[in-house]
Amino acid sequence: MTKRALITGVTGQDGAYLAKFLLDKGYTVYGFVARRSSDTRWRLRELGIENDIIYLDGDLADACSVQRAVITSKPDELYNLGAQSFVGSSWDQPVTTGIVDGIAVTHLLEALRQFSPHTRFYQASTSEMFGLIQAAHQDENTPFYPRSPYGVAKVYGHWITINYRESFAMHASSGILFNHESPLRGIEFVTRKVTDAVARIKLGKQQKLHLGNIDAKRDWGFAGDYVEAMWLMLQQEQADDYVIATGVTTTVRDMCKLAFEHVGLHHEDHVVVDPKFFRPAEVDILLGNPAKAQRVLNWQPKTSLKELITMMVDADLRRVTKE
Ligand code: NAP
Ligand code: G4F
Repeated sequence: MTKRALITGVTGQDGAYLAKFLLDKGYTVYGFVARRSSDTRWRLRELGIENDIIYLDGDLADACSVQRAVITSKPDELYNLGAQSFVGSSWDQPVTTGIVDGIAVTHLLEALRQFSPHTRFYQASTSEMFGLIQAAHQDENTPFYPRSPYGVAKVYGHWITINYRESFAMHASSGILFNHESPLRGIEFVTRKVTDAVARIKLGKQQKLHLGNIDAKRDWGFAGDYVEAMWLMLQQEQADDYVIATGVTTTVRDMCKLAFEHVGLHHEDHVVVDPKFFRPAEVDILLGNPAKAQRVLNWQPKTSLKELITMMVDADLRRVTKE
């Protein structure tokens, strides 16, 4: 029998890669999408799957629409990837972020509890929950210390997922994913902001790149590798929580260096540090320990940061050339 998956956030970076991954496995894929006044399906088009998904209209903040989506799709697996996912905006929209990224996880879990208790549930938790890190390498046992309204909301989503698993024996897992990027990354995130700017500078369309804290360090992987880990979590007999990371951390500065070097330029000639992009509270460093995922899921990252940044710069060179 064909398996059915419901993905919230299907129009986002991870949603698009996960939908492609599941379609390739023969799943019927339902996508829960919030109405927007302009087109949000460009990623699904880039992957050639826009017409292969069954779209269900709704909003995570609207419990009725969440229930309807669950009842209509009767999913074997529900992946909750929908979120206000940009940390910077979470200080501008703290309440919306709290509702969509935190409380709304309960909308989904309640809908499953009442209407589809056998559905396996994936929650998109995040390394932002570690925030002011309490251990040099963060793993599933490292205490959380979130540093943004986004991180705080995600801690709620994480714990309510565990709570429903323990209270109602639901198959509910959280993936604590460290930063993952791709050519489909939103332009507001630092890697894509850099690779887009590098393409524009190389093609003579821009001179300078204004960034915030370039001393921040992140454990960056490729989104295409990470969606496989989400799926693997839901194939396990027991639901559980897993850190998904590369185990390598790099400064924003060195990530820029890689991107500029790929097109034969020097980042020092173009990068301007601009206080406008500093955050009210920063997560200085993230470095994940994915040993449990390697051991239990047999998952490991396949793409190095250099390969990832090269892939992103090349995609942006193609896009900017076409403009
Ligand atoms: P993304 O590209 O920003 O995608 C977010 C998705 O959520 C979009 O499809 C967006 O739709 C949808 N969405 C936003 N508000 C919604 C609402 N109220 N109702 C329904 N859908 C809504 O994010 P991503 O990078 O793919 O990340 C996927 C998930 O993983 C997110 O939960 C994120 O917080 C989490 N995460 C990401 C990373 C990472 O490094 N990428 C790491 C850890 C965890 P519109 O485009 O129409 O707004
Ligand atoms: O690319 P970023 O905006 O990603 P951030 O804040 O780490 O969040 C991403 O990863 C999380 C997982 O840890 C996800 F949960 C979350 O949804 C999102 O996908 O910023 C990375 C770092 C930060 O330290 C930021 O201060 O880059 C620094 N940075 C320096 N200049 C900049 C800039 N970030 C952005 N977006 N823009 C800049 O100009």
